[in-house]
Amino acid sequence: MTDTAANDTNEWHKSVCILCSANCGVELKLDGREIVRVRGNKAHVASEGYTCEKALRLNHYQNGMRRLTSPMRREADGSYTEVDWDTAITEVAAGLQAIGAEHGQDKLMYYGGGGQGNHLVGVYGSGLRRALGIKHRSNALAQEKTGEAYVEGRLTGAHTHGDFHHAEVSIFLGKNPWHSHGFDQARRVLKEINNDDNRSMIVIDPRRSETADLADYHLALKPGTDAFCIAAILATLVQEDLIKRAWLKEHANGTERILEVLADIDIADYAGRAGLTEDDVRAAARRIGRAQSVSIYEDLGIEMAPNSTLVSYLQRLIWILMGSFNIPGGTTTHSGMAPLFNYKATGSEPAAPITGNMVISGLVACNDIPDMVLTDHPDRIRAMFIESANPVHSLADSAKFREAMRHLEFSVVLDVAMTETAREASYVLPCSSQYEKAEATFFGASFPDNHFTVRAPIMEPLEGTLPESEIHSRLLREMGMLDDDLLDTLRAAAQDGLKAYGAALMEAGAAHPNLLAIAPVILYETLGKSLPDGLADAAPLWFSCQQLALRYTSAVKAAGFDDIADEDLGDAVFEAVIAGRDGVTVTRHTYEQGWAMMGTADGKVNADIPELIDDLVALADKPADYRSDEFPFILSAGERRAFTANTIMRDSSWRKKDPDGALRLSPADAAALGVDNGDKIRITTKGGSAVAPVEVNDSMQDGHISIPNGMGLYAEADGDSEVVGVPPNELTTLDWKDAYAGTPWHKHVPAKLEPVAS
Ligand SMILES: Nc1nc2c(c(=O)[nH]1)N[C@H]1C(S)=C(S)[C@@H](COP(=O)(O)OP(=O)(O)OC[C@H]3O[C@@H](n4cnc5c(=O)[nH]c(N)nc54)[C@H](O)[C@@H]3O)O[C@H]1N2
Ligand SMILES: Nc1nc2c(c(=O)[nH]1)N[C@H]1C(S)=C(S)[C@@H](COP(=O)(O)OP(=O)(O)OC[C@H]3O[C@@H](n4cnc5c(=O)[nH]c(N)nc54)[C@H](O)[C@@H]3O)O[C@H]1N2
Ligand code: SF4
Ligand SMILES: [Mo]
Repeated sequence: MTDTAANDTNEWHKSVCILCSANCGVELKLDGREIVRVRGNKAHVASEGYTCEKALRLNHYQNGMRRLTSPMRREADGSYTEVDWDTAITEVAAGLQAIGAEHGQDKLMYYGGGGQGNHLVGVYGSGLRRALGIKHRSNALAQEKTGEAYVEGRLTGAHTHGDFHHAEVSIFLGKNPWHSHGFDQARRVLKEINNDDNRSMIVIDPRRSETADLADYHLALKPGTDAFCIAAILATLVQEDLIKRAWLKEHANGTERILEVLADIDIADYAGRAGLTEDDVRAAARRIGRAQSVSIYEDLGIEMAPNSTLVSYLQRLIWILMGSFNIPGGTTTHSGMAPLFNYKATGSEPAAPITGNMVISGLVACNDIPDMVLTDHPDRIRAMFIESANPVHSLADSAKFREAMRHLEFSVVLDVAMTETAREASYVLPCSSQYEKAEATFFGASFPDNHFTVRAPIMEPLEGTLPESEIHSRLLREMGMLDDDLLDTLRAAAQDGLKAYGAALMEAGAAHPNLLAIAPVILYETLGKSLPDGLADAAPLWFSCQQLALRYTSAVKAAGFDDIADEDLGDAVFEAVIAGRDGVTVTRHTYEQGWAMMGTADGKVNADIPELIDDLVALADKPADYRSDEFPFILSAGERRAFTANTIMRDSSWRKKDPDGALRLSPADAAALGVDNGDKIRITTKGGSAVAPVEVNDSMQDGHISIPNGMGLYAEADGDSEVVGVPPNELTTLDWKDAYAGTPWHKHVPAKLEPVAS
């Protein structure tokens, strides 16, 4: 059991690593507020003791950066002054309300709501959005995963995930799980596949990544040519008749046109355009064709590159045509405590104002945000509420986003540090860190078992900071939205147990219909006060647990809750996740139930997405190379490496390798430019210019260069300290993006290189 008071060196405190979405269970030893030792938690239900090297450096998150310890207000001269919490809350509430009152709530935008380790912040954020009637929102998903969501909304109406722990053939498409993970115990799994003669790994990546090194088939295509490569693989499957026609008849609709188009594709031509040989493509396709199960992980290498939404569609056709869906080792739907996307309306949501571009699952495309701010249009966004995100650094064209921040009439950032984004905001509110409050993420995507981990604080909040739960509560109180009598009634009910609490909450909801809008704060203020171990912030999960139990009753029971009556199931799950520090298995499905989670009208796969099939046809006349005489290289701007973790780690000394964030290039390119390891080189793109040290790296193909993500951060609040590495989005532009989802082509930035005399 964790104990927030006893910060001695002898006790191991259970938590998770917050540096990537795997959220491995860890145990931490403290010396005062320092995290002095870290080890994997063997009892954790998903990670079973596994961690990568990054978890050992977690103290750099907790103590390495200059933390914010006071709310900050930007003054007329642009400087920031510390203000007390009461002043900050009063002025922020007034600022948000004033914009709404004067111009309408649709002039406010909410951005963020969670990172790699924290999603409860987003639950509180959704309460604030509903309370204020904020319509427009976005987050990092709208610069990577919305194209995929658009496709899934149409194909399956449900989120899907591969079973790489058991797949006969695992395909990694623009994904380097050795470094970026994305599923439990990734490195162990990759090594297991590598050691098993009956299983194969196909990696599709221009670079011989650490994952590609373990692959049976590495298709080292030219950057940005994935659509040609996947089309050629699909064409091989169809033309060599390796597909599962009987399965398709039973489980899919709308396969006629896509199969006709694939039957006509010239495999040799498309392989060639991707820089591959026909033999290599056919060999990989044949390996897929004889597999019992295929799972594919697409990630940024295709999501941030040309034809990204089309590729998201085409790659899914591989496992669809192979009938590798809702079977062991295949792709499956899955349950979860809260879905990351709402697919119901995909494709028919109202467009974003001003830009007229597509909104997917309620998310405005990140690349649209500056255009929605930097205009005289009467509908422009005038205020932003940003929490747990650093868009000035993480979105395309940092200079444009900075300008947009300054153009806003009002903005507030909730963060632990004075980030690149905070430095442009009207107000900055300092949050307690993820080890100083309760937190959880909604990332779990496993099947047939899915799990959920709530973590308790392992130390008191740093003085001057507040957890988001408390900040949101104070904001709502200031805006007059909390009724103390009601809170007292609910607090009293919570003392009588969850059953009594649930009944009282339902009664209150019926009497006060707007209560639902602010439910997260209500739960925090009432049920939260009766939770042990500093877990008050986790109270809104009560609601998620009820929904989980209602939607997936039999799967929840099968996960170890079989002797619980239906009406008590939600409470039982809540009690389990609140009590358990090792993660809890919350659902256990049968493969048949995978079909019940489909969101399509008839529960089958809808293989026909007409506009994307049109794009596939049009591919015949599309360029396979965006390099030019002016920009002869393709820059992959933001590669995941051994020591990168988005912008969660601000202090550059956490990196044991690649401390300065080198530009990687091939030996032949280095020789042609006359540069060697450690030399300085200038990278210039349409968007900007920066200097980085060189790393000659034989995993790079000629003409392809890369810089890491998450570099170029201010370590100190005043921004005077040295910035280490290149902030990648000083080099990217807003126009270079996907035609549907508007997701940026960060992995495909035409660039030129010039040696810098030292
Ligand atoms: N260490 C570490 N892990 C992380 C993170 C981190 O910052 N650091 N961030 C997390 C987050 S938010 C995410 S979204 C994931 C992202 O995880 P990944 O998508 O795996 O990460 P990247 O390194 O950005 O890109 C993956 C691969 O795409 C390849 N690539 C580049 N261009 C192309 C192309 O045109 N086609 C193909 N097929 N491949 C191409 C690159 O060579 C690279 O190997 O990582 C998560 N995990
Ligand atoms: N060029 C280029 N740009 C990219 C990428 C790329 O590959 N290339 N990758 C993109 C991807 S996939 C992603 S997901 C985004 C990620 O970019 P963002 O969504 O902006 O997220 P992070 O960098 O993870 O930053 C999270 C913020 O949360 C803060 N934080 C940490 N703990 C807490 C807390 O407890 N409470 C609060 N309120 N804040 C906290 C951190 O200080 C940080 O400012 O970057 C994207 N940007
Ligand atoms: S960085 Fe990701 S894979 Fe590595 S220990 Fe942390 S959560 Fe696990
Ligand atoms: Mo991401």
